[in-house]
Amino acid sequence: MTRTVRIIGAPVDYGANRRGVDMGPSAIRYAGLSDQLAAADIEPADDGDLFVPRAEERDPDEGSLDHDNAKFVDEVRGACVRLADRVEETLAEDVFPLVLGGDHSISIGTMHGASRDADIGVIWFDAHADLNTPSTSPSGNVHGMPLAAALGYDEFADEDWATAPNVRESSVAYVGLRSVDEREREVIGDSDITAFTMADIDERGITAVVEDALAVATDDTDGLHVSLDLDWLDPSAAPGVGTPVRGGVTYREAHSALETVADHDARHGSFRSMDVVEVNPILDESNETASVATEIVASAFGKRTL
Ligand code: B3U
Ligand code: MN
Ligand code: MN
Repeated sequence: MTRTVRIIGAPVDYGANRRGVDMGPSAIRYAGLSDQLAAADIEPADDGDLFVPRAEERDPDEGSLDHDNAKFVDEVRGACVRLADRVEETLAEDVFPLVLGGDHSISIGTMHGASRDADIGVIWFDAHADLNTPSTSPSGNVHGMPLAAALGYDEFADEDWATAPNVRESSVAYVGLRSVDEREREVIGDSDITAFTMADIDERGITAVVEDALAVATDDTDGLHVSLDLDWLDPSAAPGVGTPVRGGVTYREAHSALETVADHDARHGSFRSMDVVEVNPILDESNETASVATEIVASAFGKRTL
């Protein structure tokens, strides 16, 4: 299927505990994103990067949230509001927004923009649940909070910029969890979110799990948002991330998963927005993680060997 894709860089590292992830958009472009997309029959338009002030110019602890355990939260808000507007405009032009992070806090903006005019389902490919709030976070890093923000949990309930207009718990599916904080585990158990851990993938295989996740995220929704955190992969395949966790999906499983998304889209036209986050070139080996990211994205857009 031919479609127009707009690449939107979001060089944000406010939400991460390791500096360097702000260079993700450049690294992913240098790794050949355009060529990979061309191989999937897509000619992307590159929108460049959003304006994001340097973290060095700001004070991490000066935030306007009703809680002080959310570093750089005002800066995250500024970037996410700009990103959400751009994502909304892109979708209004019938163009697919492909957002390059940056750390995972930017997904707050992507989901906000993508759900202003549509009920969206979300598949969260990640080692982590990203369901902390300022009151539960062990780190104060907002990249561990984007799903909680989108769902309007705790302090985020009063934050219109954070709570996504149309994302329901029952349309959210995790794939590949393996590092979940105690409080996140309880919240998931009490929620309508569907969670597939690495154990589910070991037991049932990646394709069956992703098909189930797709069923959850596309049941009674207008479209699918895919959030791809590179730490979802095993660190042997994607070493350049700030919080690597052993025991992730293999390179092959990652491709299969995103090919399954593309197959579903070919049948149902479901796939509507995507973000690719947490690539950290400083921690990477010869831009390998960025390169893997471009290849997986191409699979999501239908690239095949034959
Ligand atoms: N759950 C922890 C760790 C973490 C979440 N996301 C990443 N790391 N990348 C936290 O800080 O919320
Ligand atoms: Mn994440
Ligand atoms: Mn993660």
